Order: sequence, then C-alpha cells, then structure tokens
Amino acid sequence: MVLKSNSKVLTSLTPFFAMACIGSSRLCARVEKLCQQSGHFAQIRRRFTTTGVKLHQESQRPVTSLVQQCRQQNQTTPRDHTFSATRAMSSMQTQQPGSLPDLHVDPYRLLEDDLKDVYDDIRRELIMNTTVDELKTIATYYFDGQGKALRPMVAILMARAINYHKERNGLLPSQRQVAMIAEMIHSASLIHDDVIDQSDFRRGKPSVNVLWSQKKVTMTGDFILAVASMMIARLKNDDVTLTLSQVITDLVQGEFMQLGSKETENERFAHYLTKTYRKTASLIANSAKAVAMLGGADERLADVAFQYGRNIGLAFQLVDDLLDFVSSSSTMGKPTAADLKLGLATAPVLFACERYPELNPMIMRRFQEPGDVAKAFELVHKSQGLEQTRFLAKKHCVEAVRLAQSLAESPYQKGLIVVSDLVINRMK
Ligand code: GRG
Repeated sequence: MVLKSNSKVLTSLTPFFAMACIGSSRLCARVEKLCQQSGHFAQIRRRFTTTGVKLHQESQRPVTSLVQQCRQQNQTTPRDHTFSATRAMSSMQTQQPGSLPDLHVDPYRLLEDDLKDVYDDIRRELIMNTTVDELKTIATYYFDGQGKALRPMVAILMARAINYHKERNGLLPSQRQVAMIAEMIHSASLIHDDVIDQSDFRRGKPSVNVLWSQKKVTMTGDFILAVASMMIARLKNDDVTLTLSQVITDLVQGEFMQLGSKETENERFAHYLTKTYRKTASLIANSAKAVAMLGGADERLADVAFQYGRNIGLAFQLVDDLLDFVSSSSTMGKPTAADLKLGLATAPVLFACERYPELNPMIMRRFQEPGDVAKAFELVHKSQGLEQTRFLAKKHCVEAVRLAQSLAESPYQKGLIVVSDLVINRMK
C-alpha cells in the first residue's frame, strides 16, 4: 500500500517560529528544540465556536485557512524523523502543486449520526452498570451534548480515514467503542479536575462538585473509569488495552506535574510541555492510535495516527491556555483567568517571562501574593506571550495537517485536516 501525500504542501515550521519569536529569541529557540524532541514523550454541531473558520453562507462549509497557508508556503522540510519512511514512499504519489483536495467538509455534519449515537450509547452503558439511581444521575451529568466532542470526533474521523486508507469502508464496532471510551475517560478526568480545582461551573452550568458532595463526585469519576475499563477489556486486544491504559497513567501524572513547578526557565518549558502532553494530548493521541490498530494499521501507520493526535492535543491545550487570558467566562462556559488564580504558569506566562523577568518570582510563589494575578495578567497582555502561544499551537496544527495529508484522500481524512483549523481558531 502506498501512503499518499502532497510534498508541496508539507510546511516548514520555521516561519511560525520566526513570527512567534519576535522579541523573545532565546526562549523560542529552546521551545523549538523541545518541540522537536517532544516526539519521544512517550445538539453536536457547531460546538466549536471559531474565529477563523469561515462558514460558507449556504452550505455552511468551512474554509480551511491553515491548509491554505500550508499551500502558500509550499515548503518541504518536515522535522519529525519518524515520518521519513512515509515521505520517501509518498514521493511516488506527489500531487501537482496547487492541487490541494477540496476541503469543504464539516466534521460535525459528517459525523452527526455517529456522534449522536455515541452519546446515547455511553449513557446507556453507564446506566446499565449500576442499580444506584443517584450514581446514574451524576455519571451521566456531563454526557449532556454540550461538550465539543473533540475526542470521539478525532477517534471516529481517524478510524474511518484509516479504514479508507486500507481500502475498507465504514467503522468497526470496536473502533466506535474506542470513541466512547475516549469520551468517558475525558469526562471522568473533568469530574476529578472539578473536585481538585473546586470549580464553580463548566459548559455554562454548575460543575458536578457544586451539586453533589466531593465524595460522591470522586467516586462517580472512578465509576466512569471502571465502566470504560470493562469496555476496554471486552475489546480483547492487548495492544489496545495497553495503549488506552497508558492514557490514564498519563492523565494522573500530568495532574501531579501541575502541582509542582521548576526553577529555571528552560526546565519550566520542558515541564509544561510534558505536562500538556500527559494531561491533554495523550488521550487524543492514544485513542487515535487505538482505532488505527483496530483497523489493521501497521506500526508506522499507527504512529501517524498517534502523532496526529499528539499534535492536535498539544495545540488544543495551548489554545485553551491562551483562551484563559483572552476569552470571557460567558463564551467559555467556565471561569477565565483561572490558571493564574490556581497558581499555574502556562505558555503565555512562560513566554512573557523572557520580556518581563519580574514574572519569575511570581511563578515561583504560584501568584500567591496580593496583586500577583493582576500584575501577571497585565504583563502577559503587554508581552508577545499570547501571540507566541498561538504560533506554537499553529506549528502543531500544521504538523497535524501534514500527517493527515499522508493518508489516502477521503472525506474523513479531510475532516482530520479541518479539525486542525477548528482547534486553532476556536473561541471556546
Ligand atoms: C481519573 C481519568 C482521571 C484523571 C485524574 C484530574 C486529572 C487526573 C486530570 C485532569 C485532566 C484534564 C481535565 C485536562 C484538561 C483537558 C482539557 C483542556 C479539558 C477541556 O476539554 P474540552 O474543552 O471540554 O474539550 P468539553 O467541555 O468541550 O468536553
């Protein structure tokens, strides 16, 4: 089988960094190096409210600006050594310059039926596994159709794209189960996160911990994980079991890492990126890998799926960290400027630190002194930290696009490309 790609569309990441690094060259050089190394770390429609994805008035078709940028840049210097074999093979099938596929695909519309059923089935699975009425209520609270469904969307798009790539059609029942499992692990982690952070609201409604006791809520998170584990066991595939179990260890480690911080700027960014991978990207990466494996992908193709998910996940969290500084609580459906209040120094602060070193002691004391949060907020806005964060996120989206382009052209492969635009341009 030949992996198809458009080498003219493969994009150098350098221009993004050049722009990201205005006024902050030392840290950017380090971050770029870290990013190059990071390969080894180990009602559904319209949920993404976006700035940049313009929808055609009549057809509601997204215009994929990121992909257009890739085409315009017309460069061929991908960095990840993992994919050199893919590129070598794909050079046989290079498309003509400017012959980018028509990307008028709306992933939510494409997967409307798949996603609707996934949520119904998750609720049924949870309800079926307990006789305790209150547990049913709490466990299904976040399966309310109000989330963005990013994880099941990526899992199903990847599953269908890989199946098509392998000249098969449709979605295997086991792959559908992985999409459900991914969303269940996500919701369990949101529930635990709400307890840890003592959140007030999420998705524009009171968070679980506001409505029920901490004990009940924590146990409900465990219950969702337990049901997800039974579903994993039923797949009877050891490699998939290992892959999805890795996610849970990563989530817990990521949350633990968030409790601590590093002293030097260099260590801090590496720590932040590993934490970001573990807290957010691992779930998306490993569920993409799991569906690929279930679809009969060999190791190399499964790694394409994994790396796509990893890049989308890193970009998603970087944008999340950015939105915490620029979005309103009403748009986000959860409190903003929350990270600083929780003592967390995310990418915008870490970038801003180079321009304003007075942020260093504030980071070390986790913004605990009166005035720290307001001062740090102001300095981030005065610096280039927000732009630099967006460019770093964009770099990961460009890489995700490159990876998706190595799969055979199909509506689902196009959907994977459009997801990168949804991620970079999202407003909530
Ligand atoms: C018990 C599984 C488990 C984990 C315990 C608490 C914890 C360890 C991990 C926290 C992981 C976490 C909440 C990471 C944040 C990821 C993130 C950006 C969540 C928000 O995702 P969205 O915006 O949510 O996709 P919606 O509401 O759209 O579903």
